[in-house]
Amino acid sequence: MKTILITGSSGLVGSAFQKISPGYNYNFIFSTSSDADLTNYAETKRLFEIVKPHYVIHLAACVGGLYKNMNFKVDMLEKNLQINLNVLKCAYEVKVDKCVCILSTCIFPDKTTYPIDETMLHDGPPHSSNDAYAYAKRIMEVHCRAYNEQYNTNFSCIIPTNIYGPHDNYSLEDGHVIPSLIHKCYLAKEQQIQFEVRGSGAPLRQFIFSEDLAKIIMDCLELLNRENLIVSTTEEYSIKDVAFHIAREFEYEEHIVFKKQYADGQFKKTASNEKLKNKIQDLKFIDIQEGIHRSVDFFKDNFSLCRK
Ligand code: NAP
Ligand code: GFB
Repeated sequence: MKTILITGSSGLVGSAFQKISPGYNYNFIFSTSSDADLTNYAETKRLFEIVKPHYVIHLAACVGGLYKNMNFKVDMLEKNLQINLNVLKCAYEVKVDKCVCILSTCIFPDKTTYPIDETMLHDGPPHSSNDAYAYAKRIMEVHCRAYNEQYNTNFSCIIPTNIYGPHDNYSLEDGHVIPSLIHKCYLAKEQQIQFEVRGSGAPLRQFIFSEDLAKIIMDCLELLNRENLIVSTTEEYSIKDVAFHIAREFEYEEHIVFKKQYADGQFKKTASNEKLKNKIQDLKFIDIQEGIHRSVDFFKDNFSLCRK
């Protein structure tokens, strides 16, 4: 049985891998920063030498929503460069059969044609709001190709759109839009105050439920061969749509207000999933309302323990 090392396994996507793993015939090793601080080469190398993985699914990263990306660019750049450099170097040194890294649709050029596809990654600068994170991820993509060309490794990149689900980071300041607004709506209802949504509500996003992403990555794992693959739903929702989906879970739709003084970030990053559809024909995605319902339930059931 092949061993798969999952880095970043305590997070949103890592928790989804933990949930679905019994359905797949691999020996999963779930690592977190308590097993190895991946910004430290020696700790990373020790983890890889102990685990000796056949495959690596590299999730670990310094992650956050729009406002964390705007306010902590040095952390987003340095930590992600360090983590990614160590993981790829160790994956090569212990001779893994395959490494799958995770990029993001937010790292594509801001000025672009739509839909975005895998060939467009370096065709221009990313949006200024998250350029530090974006360049760290783009360097990882260049690094994967360099290893593949020089050492004939099999390193690939999965490029998900915005991800959400249970075990997310529900922080009001650092979280992504869905978990942050779940937390905010919960507090607004409890305190009977307005449910404040930042920005105009106009920007458009594609959202993928964490367990759908994990299943898709597992289903295409054996097929991936030194390539980049966008993993996205087809539907696009405005932030306003999403705010209403969230408020509906709290029966609080009449109390939404939009605070236009806050940044909107990228207006859209519409990505194509045509290449994915050619690999996996019967793609199924959970409905956004059901996905938000599960994320709300997790937040309510784990209010004292969850990241917020
Ligand atoms: P997350 O919930 O923040 O989880 C990140 C994980 O990385 C955590 O388990 C954390 O472990 C680990 N980590 C951070 N620094 C580390 C370090 N120095 N050493 C070891 N582990 C470290 O993030 P996520 O949303 O699951 O993201 C997973 C991947 O998807 C990331 O590569 C992210 O860039 C990418 N992505 C996310 C989204 C999104 O909307 N969430 C969208 C596109 C792409 P500890 O808690 O133990 O520190
Ligand atoms: O998920 P999010 O923070 O990141 O979404 P991005 C930001 C959008 O949601 C903006 C609106 O249009 C915000 O104005 N929004 C409204 C809020 N209220 C809130 C709120 O309370 N919190 C947040 N966070 N947004 C990220 C990148 O871009 O995409 C990251 O910065 C990452 O690097 C992620 O890759 C997937 O989709 O704008």
